Amino acid sequence: MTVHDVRSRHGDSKRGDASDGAILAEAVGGRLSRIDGPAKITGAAKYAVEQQLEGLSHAVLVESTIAAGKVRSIDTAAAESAPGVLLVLMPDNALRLNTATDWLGTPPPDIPYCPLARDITFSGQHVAAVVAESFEQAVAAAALVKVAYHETPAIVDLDDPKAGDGIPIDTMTKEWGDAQAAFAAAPVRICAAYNTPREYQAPMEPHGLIAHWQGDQLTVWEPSQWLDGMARTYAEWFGVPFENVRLVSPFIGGGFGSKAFAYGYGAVAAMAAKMLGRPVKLAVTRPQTFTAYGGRAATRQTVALGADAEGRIQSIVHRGVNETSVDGMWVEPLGSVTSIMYATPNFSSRQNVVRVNTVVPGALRAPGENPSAFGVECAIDELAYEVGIDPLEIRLRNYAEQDPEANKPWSTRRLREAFAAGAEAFGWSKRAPEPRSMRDGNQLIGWGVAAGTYPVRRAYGEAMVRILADGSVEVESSSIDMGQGTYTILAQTAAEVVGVAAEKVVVKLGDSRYARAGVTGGSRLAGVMTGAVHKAATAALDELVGLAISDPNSPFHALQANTLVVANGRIASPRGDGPEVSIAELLGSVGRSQIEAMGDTMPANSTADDRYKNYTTIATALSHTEGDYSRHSWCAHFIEVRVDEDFGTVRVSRVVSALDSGRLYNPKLAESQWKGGIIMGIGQALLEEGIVDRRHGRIVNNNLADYLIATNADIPDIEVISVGIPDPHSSALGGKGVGELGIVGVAPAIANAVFHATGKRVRDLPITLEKLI
Ligand code: MCN
Ligand code: MOS
Repeated sequence: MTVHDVRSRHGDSKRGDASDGAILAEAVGGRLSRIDGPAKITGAAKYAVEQQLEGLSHAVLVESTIAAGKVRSIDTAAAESAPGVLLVLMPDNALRLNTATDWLGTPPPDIPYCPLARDITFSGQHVAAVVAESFEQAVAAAALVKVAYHETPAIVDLDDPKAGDGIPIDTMTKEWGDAQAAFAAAPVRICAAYNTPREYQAPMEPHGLIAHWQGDQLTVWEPSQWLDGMARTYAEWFGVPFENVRLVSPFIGGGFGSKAFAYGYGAVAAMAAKMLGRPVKLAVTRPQTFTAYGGRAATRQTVALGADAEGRIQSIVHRGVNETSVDGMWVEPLGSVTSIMYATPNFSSRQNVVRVNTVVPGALRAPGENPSAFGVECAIDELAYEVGIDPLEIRLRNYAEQDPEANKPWSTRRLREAFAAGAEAFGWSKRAPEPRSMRDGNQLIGWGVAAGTYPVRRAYGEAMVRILADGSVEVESSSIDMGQGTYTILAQTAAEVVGVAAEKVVVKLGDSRYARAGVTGGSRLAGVMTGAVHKAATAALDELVGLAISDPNSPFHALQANTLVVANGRIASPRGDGPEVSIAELLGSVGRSQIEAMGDTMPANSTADDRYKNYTTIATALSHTEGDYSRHSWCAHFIEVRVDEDFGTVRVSRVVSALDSGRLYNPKLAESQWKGGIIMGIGQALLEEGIVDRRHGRIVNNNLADYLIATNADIPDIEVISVGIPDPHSSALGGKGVGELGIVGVAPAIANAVFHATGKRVRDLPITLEKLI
């Protein structure tokens, strides 16, 4: 097995669990274990910066130590004469690059791009870089670079008095009815403010790359959620054709939204490689993962709910703010769940962004939906107590039978079923309604519920499927697997369609020379790529069966059989009365070394230009409300917390979640994805927070010792229940998104459980002990 080749192995894993029922682990819907698992566990999987290249040199970044101001001078004399130093890069000697198109496909301004800053807008910005023969030499020399600044006052964060109200984002405004008047007239009203802090993706594999020029051809080994998009960015920066850039990313140690784009340090490494005529490695350090790209923006929301005495919502008034950087724009859509979760005749949501001195924030698992759900799902809990009805009952009473914003029916919405299944498995009916009414010794017990949702994003993907002479099947795509299970579900799809065992399928991903794919973001890849592979594999099988029938050398030719069955790698007539041969034997007898077919999910009349746009931007992706339906995944989380009465420490002791992601391609992997999201949600609720040093505008806990994420000890048994049914409006095979759904609604369910345990409403994440004492 070469490093790119991932196939399933013999052994128990291919059979999945005993609970498979009738579905073979190997087919779509089976519980096949991750086929890339052994390579990752044994170390056979090579990550980007582990590539060994002849003449490799090492780049280390020099970062700004101020949050706002200008670089006055950079003294590089000592660094340049340090042992092993090959190059000290600064704005003055940097190559002139072009500004690249953004991910939306916006034409870029015709101004040069420099990844090294003279104007400083945040602490940790790249100002210079040192390239040396060895990593240690580069680190030592980088410490000798002396940067002098002219410092100006920084806007530290959203709480900074200088921050102001920010810029209204009109595209986020949603209004129907008269929300203000209906709120004012409502018999029951609640209004509260909910905050989420800066949060970070913290993938196990930090970012980094190796850039290597051969003439005007650039190869980049870099973990990537979007090979084609990043290849386009590199190509545009350096003014070379798109085809000249090859991105390689077969294995990725997690991304969570942070690995979809080429960032400034990538430009630095590729520039240095070009200037030196040598491959350059730049490994982003763990602290730099807090500043080289952005995590989730800090957010503030107010949610006002007006209801009748029975808790039926009459009006929702929602206002949100998120921070963005001084020179970049990030909008975290805070009204995305608020506008669709509950039926309401009157609605108003608006959003501003505030510029602060930070790196531009980015996507972190369910950007928008995640903080949005924290607001509305806590608010409806508050309303439940205000009117004195059960928090689950109030959700059912306000159930949205169709999308209240788009005014379209749901494609499928199994949220009622999720509430029912989750409540049953959790034992919700045994809940004592009063806060502080359930305890175990000095532990206060709280039970909370919250719902979550994530839209179904539909986009484009291509796959090449080959049936090879030995009867094995090869699948190729420039899509990626960062842990979600892409390798595995694509092997299952091809195996099912062609009629071979999954272990006969080799899946090759993560190379931009393969058939193209759009971004792996917004939980879209599985639906897109199973569709593309299904199509390509069907075309390859059709050709195989066609050959069997029409080729004079085929054993089936004389029979004039017009139907043949391919199963377990063998071809036979369905009646079982004719010849039976293996795929390999058939290919041998008709003299073919392979059959290959491409499949894609693009409209039939797509042009080459459409294809380029579809895979290098998100401009052409379909809205989840396009056409007759509104498409979303749904979930309900039931969570038990135990709060130590004396110390205020919160432990999550039980989680039962019921989720609707439509048809599951692989329940074992979908469950694992949901649990991963829930675990991240527990971390978000109780632990995660980027702490800003107000004097220097710096993130102080920029490492995994101080930036706390959930560990095994923080996580109880988690039960996940699938309540989905196939949704033909969402994807070719009936699945909806899985990857981000699980995290949405976890933090509010925990906050609601903490209120039930303690009687204290914490509206400011994370819920740390000092907020409870
Ligand atoms: N799946 C399924 N049935 C479905 C849909 C999905 O069985 N109907 C399973 C498959 O195993 C599939 C996986 O769930 O590989 C995720 O599918 P999907 O929801 O389409 O999400 P993507 O493949 O587009 O993955 C991206 C998504 C996002 S946007 C983030 S953020 C995230 C996530 O996946 N980052 C992750 N899950 C992650 N998991 C890991 N281990 N690491 C990350 O960085
Ligand atoms: Mo996910 S945050 O859309 O990569």
